Amino acid sequence: MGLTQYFILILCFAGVLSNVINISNSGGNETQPFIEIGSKYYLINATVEMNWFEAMIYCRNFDSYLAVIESEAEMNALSSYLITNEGHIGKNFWLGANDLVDEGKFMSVKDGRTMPYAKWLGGHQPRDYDRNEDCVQLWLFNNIFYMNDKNCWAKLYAICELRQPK
Ligand SMILES: *[C@@H]1O[C@H](CO)[C@@H](O)[C@H](O)[C@H]1NC(C)=O
Ligand SMILES: *[C@@H]1O[C@H](CO)[C@@H](O)[C@H](O)[C@H]1NC(C)=O
Ligand SMILES: *[C@@H]1O[C@H](CO)[C@@H](O)[C@H](O)[C@H]1NC(C)=O
Ligand SMILES: [Ca+2]
Repeated sequence: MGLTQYFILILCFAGVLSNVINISNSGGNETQPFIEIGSKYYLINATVEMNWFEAMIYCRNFDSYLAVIESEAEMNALSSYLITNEGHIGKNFWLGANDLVDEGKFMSVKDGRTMPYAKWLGGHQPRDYDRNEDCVQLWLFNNIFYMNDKNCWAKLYAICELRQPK
C-alpha cells in the first residue's frame, strides 16, 4: 500500500471514531453524546447503574431506546468498542429485549417483534433462573460479550441506541 492510501485510511478511521451526535432531552437543557459504532449511534452510560425499567426510561429521554442488536456485525462492533474502552471494562449492560409477556419469547423494544439476533452464553443461558430472569443483558464472560437473561431489577449500565430516521 502506498503512503497516500495509508494516510487516507487513517483519516477515514479517525473520522469514524470521532463521529458524535449530541442529543438533548425533551426538557431541552441536558445533552448526551451518541457515538457512532458500526452502523448505529449509541449512548453508553457507564457511570450510574439502573434497573432495566429505569434504563429504558433514561434512553427514552434522549430519543432512543435500550440497544437492540440486530446482527452479528453489530454485536462484534459494540463488543470490541466496549472491550477496548477503559471506562467500560468489567461492566455489564442492559439491552432492549425481554420476555416479560411470554416466558421464553424474547421481544425487541424497538418494534415489539421477536428479538432479531441472539448470542446466548452457550449451553447455559437463557435459563430464567429462579423463574425470575426476564430482561436481556450484555454479559462479559472470559473477556467476550454474550447475552444472558437477568433479573430486570438488577442494576446494570445502559446502552441506548439512537432512533433511526424513517
Ligand atoms: C457535543 O458536546 C460536547 C460537550 O458539550 C462538545 O464538546 C462537542 O463539541 C459537541 N459535539 C458536537 C458534534 O456538537
Ligand atoms: C434545566 O433548566 C431548568 C430551568 O432553567 C433548571 O431548573 C434545571 O435544573 C435544568 N436541568 C438540567 C438538567 O440542567
Ligand atoms: C448517566 O445517567 C445518570 C442518571 O441519569 C446521569 O446523572 C449521568 O449524568 C449520566 N452520565 C453520563 C456520562 O451519561
Ligand atoms: Ca440467566
